[in-house]
Amino acid sequence: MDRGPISDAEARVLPSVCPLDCPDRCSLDVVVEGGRVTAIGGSRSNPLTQGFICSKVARFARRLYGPDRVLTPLRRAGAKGSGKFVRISWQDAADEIAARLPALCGEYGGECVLPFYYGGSNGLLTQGLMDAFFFRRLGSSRLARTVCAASTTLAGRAIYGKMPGVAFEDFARAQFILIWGANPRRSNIHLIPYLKEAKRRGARIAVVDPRRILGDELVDIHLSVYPGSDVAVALAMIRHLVHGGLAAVPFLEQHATGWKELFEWAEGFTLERAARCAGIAPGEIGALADAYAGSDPAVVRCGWGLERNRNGLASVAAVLALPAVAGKFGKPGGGFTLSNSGAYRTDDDRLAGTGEPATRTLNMNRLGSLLTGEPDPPVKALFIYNANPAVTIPDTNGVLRGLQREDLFTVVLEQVMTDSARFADIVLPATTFLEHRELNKSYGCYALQLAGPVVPPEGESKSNAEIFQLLGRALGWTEEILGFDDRQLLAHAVGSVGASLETDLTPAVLEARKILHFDFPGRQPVQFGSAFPGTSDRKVHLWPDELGERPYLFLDAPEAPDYPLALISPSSHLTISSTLGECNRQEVRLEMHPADAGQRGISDGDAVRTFNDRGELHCRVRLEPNLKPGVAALPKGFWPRAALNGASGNVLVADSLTPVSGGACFNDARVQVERLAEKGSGGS
Ligand SMILES: Nc1nc2c(c(=O)[nH]1)N[C@H]1C(S)=C(S)[C@@H](COP(=O)(O)OP(=O)(O)OC[C@H]3O[C@@H](n4cnc5c(=O)[nH]c(N)nc54)[C@H](O)[C@@H]3O)O[C@H]1N2
Ligand SMILES: Nc1nc2c(c(=O)[nH]1)N[C@H]1C(S)=C(S)[C@@H](COP(=O)(O)OP(=O)(O)OC[C@H]3O[C@@H](n4cnc5c(=O)[nH]c(N)nc54)[C@H](O)[C@@H]3O)O[C@H]1N2
Ligand SMILES: [Mo]
Repeated sequence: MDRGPISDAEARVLPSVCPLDCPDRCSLDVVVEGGRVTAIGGSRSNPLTQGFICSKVARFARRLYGPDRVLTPLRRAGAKGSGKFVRISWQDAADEIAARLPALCGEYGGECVLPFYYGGSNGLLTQGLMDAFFFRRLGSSRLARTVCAASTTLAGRAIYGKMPGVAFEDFARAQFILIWGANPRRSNIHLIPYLKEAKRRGARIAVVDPRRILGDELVDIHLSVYPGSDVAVALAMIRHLVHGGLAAVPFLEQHATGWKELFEWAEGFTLERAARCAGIAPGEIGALADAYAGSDPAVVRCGWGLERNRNGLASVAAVLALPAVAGKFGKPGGGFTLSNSGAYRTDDDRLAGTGEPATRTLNMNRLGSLLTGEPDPPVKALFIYNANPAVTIPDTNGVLRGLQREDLFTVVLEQVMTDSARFADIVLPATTFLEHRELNKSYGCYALQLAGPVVPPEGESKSNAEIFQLLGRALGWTEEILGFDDRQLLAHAVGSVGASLETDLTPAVLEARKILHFDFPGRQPVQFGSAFPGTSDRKVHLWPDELGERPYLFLDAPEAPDYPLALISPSSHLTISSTLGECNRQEVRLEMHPADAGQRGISDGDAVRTFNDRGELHCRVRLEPNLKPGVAALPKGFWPRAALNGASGNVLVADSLTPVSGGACFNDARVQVERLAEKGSGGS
């Protein structure tokens, strides 16, 4: 597809690919009329998409042309956070940044600059390419990207060396599906047809989750566990299998290390002890273990919900150990699926490629502390792109205090005026995936997909890559890559992908085919058939050094007698993290079990104050009998304007970290809820 304005008056259907932070990586049909997007639907080029997409991306044009879109570079013209800006030219913006950075780096060293980026775009051209080059060349601090998947990635790498997982399509072949801390109906909708098909073929489905996430027509077994208790439950299952003679010892002897240490450690986790931790009956755990061990093929869908607490790393490790202990590998539809990104094996250094010496690495979950004093040298310049930390990072009040610092030079690259962008000194308008070229890998489906722009950029927006090239040139740098167009950048990025695809990976092949599949014999991987552990000895490491001295350590929740409710904040159908939150005008609701609400004299629709010693959130309540009593829920990523007091959900979350992996502990939040005195009706 050609770059540049596409302005036919006639309606045309153009191909694209959704790059948002979701495992499905849908292929899209975009209807363009008169140079504008008028409809977006799912296409069939990626077989997983099956012609349907989520309602969020179907309405992405509301973001593209919405009132919150940033259309030109802006300079701050009021107090930080006030959202007052004046329009400036790209030249002025680049000149100002190019004047500030050398001065700050001269005084404090390059490490005083912090790039802050995460899930906005999963593409290989808009992240980890020109931005990485820019910050390495500058000698800036590096970012530990731990807000999500820190524990799942570390556990998956340590135990299996990022072995590719069971393809979603192959879930249809399983006789038993164990969904653990994942909510496919919200976060991975293209798995649902395969769950239904498996069910039609007689499979049983089990869910381990503090919430009833799927209907009884799909789910046979539900363990309504207390958040953070998963490591105890999975270890008790392992102990039960060992004691019942159901552990696959011959498989373990041949293909695993560390299993004896694991079995010994699991001895401490009787069904009774685990059941007490999880708030369920001991028999439920034993029955789940028996049902799982007795079915073949059996697959575990391990999600990310179970990692978002102090036990996240140990829990993911224990759940991933199950298929090895029970000997579930070697057949289509048997094994596990977590992230499949390991199949791509991209070479980040080659992508960023300047060979600069390593600089310090700062943990993004502690942004508030990083900005309010901790590090030496201090952070004096912050570049935020592909992220919205004022909403998505723990300890919002700390983050906002940091962003308010007058001596912090903040540049935000954004598509829309987010709560983070409001704190910028300079806002730079970024294009969306419909306006730039992107190369998309995936952490779910097994395909590499190229998408070109389908409409010209709105306003003066530019892609991240173009923006960092522009800033590099403004700094007087002269490297060739700073002049690459998007085709040259694509060629550069392609050189860093070491995936084993069905055909040679070249820019020409990509341009012609748009989608390239992985070359596992028979197309989908079979764990221990055509996909093997990427560990040094090709074995499963069940007691790996990378997970610390006690990989399966269970930690009790911190005592919080004044805050008796556990607050979780999983994916909702309204946003992808906070992306598209600007299109969602509804008030946010706190979900509570009717029993918890009743005890507090709270009825459905009442306005409440949810609080702990870190902050408070005002919103209305929705009664939710599907939640475990003692657990309340907020949707992840709602914009503060959806709350009655303009607070983000993360005002209630501490910036504590999971041991070893440094992950965020969103679901360790503990709160109390009380009715707000009625002061008329707030909000819409
Ligand atoms: N619509 C939509 N889709 C998304 C996203 C989105 O925001 N919206 N986000 C994307 C991103 S960034 C990610 S990382 C993935 C994440 O997607 P998922 O893996 O589904 O993760 P979560 O949505 O965090 O939580 C999943 C489930 O875990 C449960 N849970 C919470 N705490 C615990 C616990 O301690 N133990 C157990 N067993 N369960 C627990 C929650 O009740 C929830 O049902 O989804 C991606 N897809
Ligand atoms: N309470 C609570 N908070 C959570 C979680 C939770 O479970 N509970 N989950 C966490 C998880 S799983 C994740 S992954 C994080 C995600 O947190 P973030 O990484 O902050 O992700 P988003 O909120 O989606 O914000 C991404 C931003 O990038 C912008 N963007 C998209 N594409 C581009 C581009 O090409 N260029 C530029 N410049 N900008 C772009 C979007 O407009 C959007 O504002 O949130 C975490 N926050
Ligand atoms: Mo995430």
